[in-house]
Amino acid sequence: TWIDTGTDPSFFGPEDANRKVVLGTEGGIPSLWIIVGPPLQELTRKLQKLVGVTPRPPLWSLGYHQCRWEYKGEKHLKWLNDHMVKHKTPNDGLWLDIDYMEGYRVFTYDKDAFPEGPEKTCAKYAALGRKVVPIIDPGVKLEPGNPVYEDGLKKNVFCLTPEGKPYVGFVWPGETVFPDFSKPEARTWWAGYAKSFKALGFGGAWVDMNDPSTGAVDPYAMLFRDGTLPHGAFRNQYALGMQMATRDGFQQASPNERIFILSRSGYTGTSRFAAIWTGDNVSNRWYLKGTIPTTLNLSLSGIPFNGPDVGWCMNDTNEELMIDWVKSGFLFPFFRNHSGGSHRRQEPWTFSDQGLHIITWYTSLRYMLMPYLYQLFVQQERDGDPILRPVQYHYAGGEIPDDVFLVGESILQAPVLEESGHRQLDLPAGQWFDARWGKWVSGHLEAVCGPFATPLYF
Ligand code: NBV
Repeated sequence: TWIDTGTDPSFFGPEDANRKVVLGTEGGIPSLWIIVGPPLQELTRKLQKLVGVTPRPPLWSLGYHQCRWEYKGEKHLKWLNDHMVKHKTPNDGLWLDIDYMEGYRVFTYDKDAFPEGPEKTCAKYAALGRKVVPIIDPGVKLEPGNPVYEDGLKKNVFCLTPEGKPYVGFVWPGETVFPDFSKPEARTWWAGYAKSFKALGFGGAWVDMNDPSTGAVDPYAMLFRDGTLPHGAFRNQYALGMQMATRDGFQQASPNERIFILSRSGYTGTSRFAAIWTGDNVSNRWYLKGTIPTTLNLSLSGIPFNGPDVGWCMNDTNEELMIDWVKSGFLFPFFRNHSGGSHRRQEPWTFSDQGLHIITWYTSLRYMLMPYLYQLFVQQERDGDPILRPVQYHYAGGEIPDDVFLVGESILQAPVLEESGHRQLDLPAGQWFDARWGKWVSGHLEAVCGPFATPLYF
């Protein structure tokens, strides 16, 4: 689907610029809903109620999460837990990336990496307050003898090519076929595997590559509904179908639990099934700055539970950057430290003592503010207000830069994003309580910040 709001000269004469919107799709007719406001609050609430609010998540999903494209089983989990205990790092989630699988086959685990089996391992860390969250990719290894592949073939649940054969992509396990999540029976089939997988003791699921990523193979040959729908007709909803099916399976395995699914891609309605993290970012200041408008835009667009990887990804981070990243993102709805295995380690204790202290201090502050954060999720579920809000959401007027934001109505953050460690700020009208110095302030501030204190106002 694409929308042009006045930029393409072939659609717009000079007199039409900014007066017309052109909407199109590659397949099918788009549904168009017009939501009227103002104010911004009302627009956001109406949109959120229309697409569906995010059900109250499990409390642990709001905690600090530790991830790295390297962790694969008991050895890493123990290493993480030992350091977290030693350094008093608050943490609720330990995440396993693709290496925990057996040859990257979905719904398997590497037996050597789990000598006691995942049930025992997950139960052990759950008892210590940490959930183990595995990644789940949609691609199924094409391999005779692979039960998931053979079963899926038999049940006709995979995407087909124009020739009516299973569409074959090339991803982590090599040749891969893809469940057709547009088919209800394929979602039910996937949910069955997700249910058994959850029963191994995992806390939540991290669904990746659901854009869908098919490798260097023409995606347009991937058709849906037994070859009757072109690729464009369902591509954008692929992740949504995967979220629905995975959540369904996890819920079946644990009917009384609040389920948590994290997804890379999403669609209208994702809010009801999964949180979104904003994919592979780069460890530099340009990406750091981008996290705030990205998170705010998602928050206003029906995805209230979202956040970036902190510190990652396609680069080595450094201590100053990591600290600024933590200080700006520690109150984002989703807060996970993730890095690529070939890059500099990013666990809090891999920095200097001072770095570790600052990161732990802000992570602990998140935990202190947890009742407030959780209450925002409750309010979101009831009224449709997002967690992170632009300042304009509550304070009209004035030019407000997009690197200042509100967490709910009562916390305003103006993080330092430049290496210089300096910034100025014009506070919205009224008196604000500077959480750093315990002083009431108003108007224009020359907020000069040292490494220990991010500008935070109540
Ligand atoms: O599973 C490996 C990575 C994962 O660490 C990352 O968070 C995802 O966004 N995954 C993408 C696939 C590899 C992409 C190069």
